[in-house]
Amino acid sequence: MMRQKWFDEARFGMFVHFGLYSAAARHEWVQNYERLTDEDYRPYFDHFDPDRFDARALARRAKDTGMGYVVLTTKHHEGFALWDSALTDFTSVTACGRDLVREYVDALREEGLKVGFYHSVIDWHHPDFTVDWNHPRRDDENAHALNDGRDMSRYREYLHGQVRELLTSYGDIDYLFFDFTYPQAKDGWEGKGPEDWDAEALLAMCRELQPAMLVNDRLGIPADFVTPEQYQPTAPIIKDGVPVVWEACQTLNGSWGYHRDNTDQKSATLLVQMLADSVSMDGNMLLNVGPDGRGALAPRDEDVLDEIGQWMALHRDAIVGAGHAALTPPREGVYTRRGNRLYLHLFSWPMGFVHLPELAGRVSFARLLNDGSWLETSVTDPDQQADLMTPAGEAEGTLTVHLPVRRP
Ligand code: FUL
Repeated sequence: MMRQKWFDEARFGMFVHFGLYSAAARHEWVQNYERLTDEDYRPYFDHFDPDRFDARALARRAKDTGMGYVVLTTKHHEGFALWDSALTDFTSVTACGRDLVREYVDALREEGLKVGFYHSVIDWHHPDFTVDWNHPRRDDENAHALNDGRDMSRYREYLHGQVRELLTSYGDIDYLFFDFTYPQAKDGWEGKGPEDWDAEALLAMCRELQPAMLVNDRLGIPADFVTPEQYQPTAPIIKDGVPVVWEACQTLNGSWGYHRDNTDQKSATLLVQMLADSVSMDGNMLLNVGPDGRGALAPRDEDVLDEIGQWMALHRDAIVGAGHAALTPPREGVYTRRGNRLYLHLFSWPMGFVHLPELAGRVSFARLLNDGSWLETSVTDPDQQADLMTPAGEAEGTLTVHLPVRRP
């Protein structure tokens, strides 16, 4: 089954990290980083009030940014469920009377976007989840003793039950991002491996309930796509001669959950370059936003998304439905390709001309994508290159494209 066809086509998606940590406003791992007890964390639940969480606005925002799908944290490591789970009271419905997953799914469908879920297999809230190297209680005196009476098989049942709820209550789901399985032993703790989640059975259940849904590889067993986090691969990923479907997930500012005081934003220019870079290597980019404690996007995030959206409105054809071109790009940028169109994304500008190796005689015309203006091209006899003032191709077969020195 070609599960990933729409995914390859879309290339660009929105990640949404939202939970109780959004109100803490200092990273989604705050409970862990600050070793908060359940009691310390409880106020974020008791006063959870996402009055500005507007799934329709979020869906429209994703669409206006040129994204084809959205991925929401149904449950992050803190264990708080954003839907009406029958298996726990630790839900958005108990906290504020709203099934946020329902609102989200409905809004995405209305905007014609693909529906993605993120679901954490880690759960610091569940009483049977073992205390381990990343658990907020790991520094307690006798931390190991806290595991007396905990039974991972009960947690496993709960995890599978919650995933079943998500995959049976909201119609067709297009994408599932599990997060995450780590090595079995770490820092003196017996760790969690794929068998702790019964990853095989979990994946089999996904296949049974949602046969067309894409699943990522973070259950620790191979599935449909891999998820480089906060880094860009350097080439298309090939394993045993077969291309691997991949998606780089990236933050706007270093934190996934809303972080009020972290204002170190990536620029729209950089993010667009990262997107083009991903597509040039046959990958996707999942760009994260962390709505604040009231559920709204920070103005600084909206500004960046606006700018990316403006770029996408003009350059969509170079991203959506595009992929790798087996050609050597000039050192100033990357290529993407869509059918018989080759797109050159120049990362440095202005310059009077750019040399494109291997392209002489293979290009019928060149133009700027943003305004359709035609560009002059030339192939200069390599023998004439002694004249250093001539904007000549560097070698035979090189096409020279003449560029306006000022950005139009
Ligand atoms: C990681 C998580 O631990 C982060 O909090 C975040 O959700 C990222 C996408 O995946 O593994």
